[in-house]
Amino acid sequence: MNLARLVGVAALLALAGCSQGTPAAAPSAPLPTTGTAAPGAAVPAKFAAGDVSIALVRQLSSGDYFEQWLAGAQAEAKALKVKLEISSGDGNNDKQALNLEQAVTGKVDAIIVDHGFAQTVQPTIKKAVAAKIPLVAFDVDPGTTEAVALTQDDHKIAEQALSALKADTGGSGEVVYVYVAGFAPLDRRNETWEQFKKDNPGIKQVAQIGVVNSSTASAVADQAKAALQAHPGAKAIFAPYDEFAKGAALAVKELGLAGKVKIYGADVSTADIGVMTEPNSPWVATSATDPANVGRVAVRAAALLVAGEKVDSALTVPPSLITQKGLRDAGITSVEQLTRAFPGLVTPDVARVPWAAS
Ligand code: SR1
Repeated sequence: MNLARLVGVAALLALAGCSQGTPAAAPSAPLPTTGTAAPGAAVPAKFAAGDVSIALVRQLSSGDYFEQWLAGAQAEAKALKVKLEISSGDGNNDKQALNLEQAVTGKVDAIIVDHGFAQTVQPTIKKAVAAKIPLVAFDVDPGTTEAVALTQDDHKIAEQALSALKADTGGSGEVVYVYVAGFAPLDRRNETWEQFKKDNPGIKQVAQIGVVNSSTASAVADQAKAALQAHPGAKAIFAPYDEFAKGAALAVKELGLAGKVKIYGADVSTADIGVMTEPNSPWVATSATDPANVGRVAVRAAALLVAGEKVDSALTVPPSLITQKGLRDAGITSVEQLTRAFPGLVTPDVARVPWAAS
């Protein structure tokens, strides 16, 4: 596909894209949140010498979203000549807390905390702040404005997916909801879902399912099958995390309910695009950022703090609504094609590093 067609596709997806023939929401505009130095500024000596270490302390690392996010963070670290020291709790909050303690006592220049439960990471984040270690918290409330909180505008993610659900259902019908409490992005998306139900009394949540572990999609598939069998009238599943949506899609397919039950999700990956665009796929819309771009933003924000640059205490990466119809019409099969078609998914102005090439 040539670039002109892809740019045309962006307009199609943003302005005329639809899940079932209804206009999709346009992507939100990113806000510039840059360092203070002028463009083309000299590379700080510590960076030029390759002498900057940033600890990346993750709660989760399996699944498309987290793999793409890490690839973006690593690419940005390489570009900025930063050593990224990566640890993962593998879903174990105590292990993540221990990794964070070790990062604080180690000799790193900054820390990025990627997900986590507030109660397990906030006490150690406080220690990092007291020790004057710059800290960026992605998708977890750091509990202090002295750390930078990075999010993806989760309310908007839920709003965009639910706007597609409402358009397709006419605002009424039985819905299965996938949610696990305690993960900050899911909790924020849940706030929007709760409000959506109040605003749309015709929407009836008939079941709530959800699990987050190292095989989330298959666990959710089993739960979704049981929920759909118990509620044969359900016509939609709101599954605002791609592992949830993939599991829900598997359940709908295995029960032979494609065409009857549609899925409204969050996040995107090349594998997700494959699931969304396969024949008879029930996954008709997803609201997403480019996870690799978000990983890049996290590293840029931490690098700016190391360089003594000012960074807003809250950074937000806006999502875009991506529909099955838009993907199929444009023949998009990968995230790489998607980001070319949807330039708003890349946000160079969020935590722009003035000494970097772009
Ligand atoms: C278990 S939390 C999963 C979410 O984290 C990121 O915010 C992704 O968007 C994903 O949906």
